Amino acid sequence: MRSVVVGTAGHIDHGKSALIRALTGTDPDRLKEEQARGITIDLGFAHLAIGDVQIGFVDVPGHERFVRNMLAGAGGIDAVMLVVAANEAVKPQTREHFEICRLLGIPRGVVALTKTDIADSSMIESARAQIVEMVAGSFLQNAPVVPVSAVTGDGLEALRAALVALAGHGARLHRPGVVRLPIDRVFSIKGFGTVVTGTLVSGRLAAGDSLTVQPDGIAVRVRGVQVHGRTADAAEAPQRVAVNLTGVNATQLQRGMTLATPGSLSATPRSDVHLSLLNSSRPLPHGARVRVHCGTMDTFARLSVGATRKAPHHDWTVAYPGDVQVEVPAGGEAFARLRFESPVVVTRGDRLILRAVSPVATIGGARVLDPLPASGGVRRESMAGRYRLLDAADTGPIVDWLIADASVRGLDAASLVRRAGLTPEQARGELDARVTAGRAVSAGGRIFSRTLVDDLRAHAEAEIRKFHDAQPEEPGIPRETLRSRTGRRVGAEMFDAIVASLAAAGTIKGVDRVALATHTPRDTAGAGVRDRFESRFREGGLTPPDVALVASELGLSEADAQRMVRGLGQDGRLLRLGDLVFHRDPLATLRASVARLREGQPPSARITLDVAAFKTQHGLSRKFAIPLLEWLDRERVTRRVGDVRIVL
Ligand SMILES: Nc1nc2c(ncn2[C@@H]2O[C@H](COP(=O)(O)OP(=O)(O)OP(=O)(O)O)[C@@H](O)[C@H]2O)c(=O)[nH]1
Ligand SMILES: [Mg+2]
Repeated sequence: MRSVVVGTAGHIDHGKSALIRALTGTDPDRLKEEQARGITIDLGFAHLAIGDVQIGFVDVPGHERFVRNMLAGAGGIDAVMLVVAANEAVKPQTREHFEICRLLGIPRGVVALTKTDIADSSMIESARAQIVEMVAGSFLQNAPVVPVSAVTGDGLEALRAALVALAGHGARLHRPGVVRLPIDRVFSIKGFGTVVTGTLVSGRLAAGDSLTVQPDGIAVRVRGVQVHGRTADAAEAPQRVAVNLTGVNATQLQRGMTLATPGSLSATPRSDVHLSLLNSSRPLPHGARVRVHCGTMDTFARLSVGATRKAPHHDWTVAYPGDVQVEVPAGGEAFARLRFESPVVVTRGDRLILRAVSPVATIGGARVLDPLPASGGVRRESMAGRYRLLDAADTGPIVDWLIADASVRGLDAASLVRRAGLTPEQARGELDARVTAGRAVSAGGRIFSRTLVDDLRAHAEAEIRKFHDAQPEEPGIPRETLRSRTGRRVGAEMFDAIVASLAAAGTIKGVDRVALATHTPRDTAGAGVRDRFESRFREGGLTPPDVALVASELGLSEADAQRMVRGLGQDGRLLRLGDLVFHRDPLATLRASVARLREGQPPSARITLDVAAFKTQHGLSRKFAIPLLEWLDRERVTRRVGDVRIVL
């Protein structure tokens, strides 16, 4: 089966809806008000099956006041049927709708030169000439122009054949693996619940799928799918579909929202774009407020102009900060940032339509280059290069740039799907290829640029060296200190990966304290002082000397002595208990001797130790006895119960 979604386009009253009715038997004007007034106000839908071809029609209003609705319909179509009444030829909305289709990047279409029953051959030829002139050089340049009448049925066969030829090219916005359905209608049906309809522009939708509704991020489940009024197992882009959803109330949804694969599209407050203005537009100044249409939604945005050029293929002129006079010339182009007044759901490559706020008119279009740029200024020379890179069709350099841009945050495949407009498969492929080639590093499920990781490694190594220079007696830099000095925004996984790779390369050693492999703590006070310092505490046993006393004996400054205590403490040789410093050897002996009190006793025996007994037994004053007993408690050798201690 081949399918295509065709949208009508053309001036009011030129016979768009009449042609849809003549082709399909369905009146697309479903609203009472439309039937009463004889005009189309909102989108209408119909379908036609010819052989193995399924054509879904989106009929749009021609009235200039309803261009907003026209845009909601045109956003998702794959081909256009431009309808021109032979007796009136090209009129303002013929032109506007044609320009909109061109700016949306719609690749193909047919022109229906209708109402031939009330036009003579010279009128028909004149209308044809105007059409040929308008579409020259555009996507419709070689499109068939089919004379037809909805009243007599003349030419309908030829029109059907031309429409069939539009099918089978796939959906314009299709990205395999990514479901995308801009919602155009929402209603609830008794016994079914919430139903949304729209043009499935990408992916495959089936009952049971878990999706999100953007920009609100509402988690929903597909309960059922209908295609052209019939229940289907699945729908595949491009198709008009109705989707029965659970997990959401119809009142939470509205036209403009998008049903999508979770994580596949950005709901974004700003995007960087390549903007093109129509020749008919007035120049658009920096800071202008414009109306932006995207899919079935629209909002307002402020424009920041980064660079401009007079026309395609001219040179870019970068706008510098302070240059408030800059404007995009009529028929010109710009690299620009749009700051949306409400979040827009887009990915790279999406087309937006821009309309002036007043007087309301289509002024141009924009192609999304980066749906989610970091906030900040757009008028820097570096930005111009970035825009140019993003503007190129080649994804390779863009992926490289996004990895570099992600910096210490790293990039994952899901963000690449959202930001680069890739399919999930392409995104994983791009990242894996870079890791395999050694151009990127994977840590904690994210990808980092090789250059960044090399820089961070070198930086960490330099920090360790700096620490050794400043504190040569220390065995190494505490891991947390190193982490904070490696870079404020470096995450735990990234830091661990850096340390691990330095260790694997044999450059560093240590876990809690990290040192260069070549480092040995230096005895700053002279050879042997450190040993003598340690010996004094070992010899002091359970009644060690004051640090100040040992310092003066050995001719050390107070600060040097404290540093030595710290260094030996980190090695586990000395232990601070309150104000006192003990050596680990006498403490180990004490621990063993207390534990021995249990020896030869039944397990149920309660063996106690009081302060007085402890003091006499070890010949200690209170000054030493109390901190030692508290240490034994902490070490779970004893437990204090009231005034006595129980040997555990
Ligand atoms: N004689 C003649 N009249 C036609 C033909 N097609 C449409 N009409 C008439 O033209 C008028 C407008 O037709 P519609 O189909 O509603 O036009 P439309 O383009 O859908 O109009 P909007 O949706 O409001 O933009 C109606 O009165 C139709 O009966 C045709 O082929 N021949
Ligand atoms: Mg109509």
